[in-house]
Amino acid sequence: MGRTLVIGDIHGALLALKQILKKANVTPDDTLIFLGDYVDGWSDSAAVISFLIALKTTNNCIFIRGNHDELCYIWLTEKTHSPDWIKHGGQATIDSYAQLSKEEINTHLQFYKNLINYHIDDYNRLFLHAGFTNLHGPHQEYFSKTFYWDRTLWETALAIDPKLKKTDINYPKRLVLFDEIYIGHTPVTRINETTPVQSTCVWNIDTGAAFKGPLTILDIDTKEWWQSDPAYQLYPNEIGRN
Ligand SMILES: [Mn+2]
Repeated sequence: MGRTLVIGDIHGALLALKQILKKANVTPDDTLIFLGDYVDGWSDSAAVISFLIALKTTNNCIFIRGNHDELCYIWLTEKTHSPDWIKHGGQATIDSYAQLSKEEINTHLQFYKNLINYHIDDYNRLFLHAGFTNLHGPHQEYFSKTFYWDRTLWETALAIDPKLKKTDINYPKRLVLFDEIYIGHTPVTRINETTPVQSTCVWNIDTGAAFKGPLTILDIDTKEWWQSDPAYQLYPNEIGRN
């Protein structure tokens, strides 16, 4: 039986991704769940997508949509982007796509289109990039952008009083629906951590590879994890997202 491994926000750091797959000894028996934000940051942004497309031929992969993946898709299809996107890693993505053929770009468009907003497994574990706000769960979410932009789920999980019980009437409803919730999106480096952070049922796997942190892969059953070198050390001549 293979394992199920979850991978945090890659942001163009293909070298970091290759490192963690090796460190975790990933074999074709393993299922890989990617939490999104494949691009924007380091120079291998387009190369990460090509790598993931190839990886799907050897492994059962679940690819979740991140906000940066949507921004990139909009740029690729509509040729429009905001100045903010350029500042937040978009330039590295634009540069990386200059090296791709039209055919390759078409395969990428298919990849972006097929990304899913969230995944729930057979053990009532939820996987998504950022969060949801509807108290009845993600299937009732009104704005799909919430799945990859929200930060309130994580802030709520972090702010919970440890004395509060799940059965208390003021316990946040969103945090009793699932046994575990795996997210990325808000780097744990913001709270001065560089390893996965668990608060209540929420596990944040974004260890800040876009900035000064490493990339992380975590076995969801054993909770064992492996990390790359800090991604900025793998791309020493780049500024990344700072
Ligand atoms: Mn994100």
